[in-house]
Amino acid sequence: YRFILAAQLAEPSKQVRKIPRSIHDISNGDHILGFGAELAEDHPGYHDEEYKKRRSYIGDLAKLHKIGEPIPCLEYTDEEIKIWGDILEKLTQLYPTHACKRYLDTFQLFNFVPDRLPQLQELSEVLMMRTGWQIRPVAGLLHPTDFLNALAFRTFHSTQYIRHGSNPMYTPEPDVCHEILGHIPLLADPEFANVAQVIGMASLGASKEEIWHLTKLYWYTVEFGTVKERDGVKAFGAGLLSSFGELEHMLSGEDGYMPIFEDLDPFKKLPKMNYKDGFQKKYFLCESFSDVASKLTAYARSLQRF
Ligand code: HBI
Ligand code: FE
Repeated sequence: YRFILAAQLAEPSKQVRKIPRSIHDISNGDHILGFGAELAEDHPGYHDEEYKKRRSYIGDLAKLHKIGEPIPCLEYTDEEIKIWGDILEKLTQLYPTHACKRYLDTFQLFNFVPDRLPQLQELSEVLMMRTGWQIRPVAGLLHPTDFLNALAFRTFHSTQYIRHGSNPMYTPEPDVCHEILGHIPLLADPEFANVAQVIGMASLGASKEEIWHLTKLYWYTVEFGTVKERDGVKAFGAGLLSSFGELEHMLSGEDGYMPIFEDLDPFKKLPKMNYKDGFQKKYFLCESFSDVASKLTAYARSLQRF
């Protein structure tokens, strides 16, 4: 834990909160943002009381979860399983041509099928065996500091509820489909697992401004990263891999906006993130996971975290 100590010593006045020394120091329930508690008016489930009840039931279970305990199994309804199945079937049409090789390899490990929504516990066990990562359930969007800090301890906070059925191909926030199809497969890849952990390590003891920059680095790699392969540009970001529309847009620009691809320089100011209105205008294109990891490590070292 040399890096934690170094972080603790670095510029105490700039620290926004106590630096966690292990995952036990990070709460998964104290700092839920976004739609965690109340759905906003523009959320597809805003007028659906049943949906909101289901959401808070699943969210409350997450808040009760303790590290080390198995993640509670959820009995998903037929309607929920149908949403998952539709998304899985749609996305698997694009993966062979749009997803990076490492994703195609790790995706296979999980044997996803349309008529069964996987349980976080079983996915967490696969990750633990492959890369030592674990999944921790969370009620919604977690404060960026907590979310990023947890990555340093190879812990991925995952939502367990599913998006609203009125628009299965869209969700304004992470849901279990985004986590399972976007994030979880690649966390079973040792090199990708390091990329995610380095961002987390850089976040320990980070100032607000640094957290914001790391949020952007996370966004342009873990969420929307692309990688050069022999037969062209491929997706590795979870925001891409869990969105049929954005995967198509990335390669074809058929919606009229051909995206721009650029090299990632973690030391440079990064563009504004596009959360809501449409797709990304710019993607960062990496040579390989080990190349991203070393660039991010250089940046993290410059912050003197480790
Ligand atoms: N919380 N549950 C959850 N899932 C995310 O993907 C997530 C988050 N909180 C913050 C966050 N992502 C990003 O905005 C970055 O700060 C990492
Ligand atoms: Fe995500």
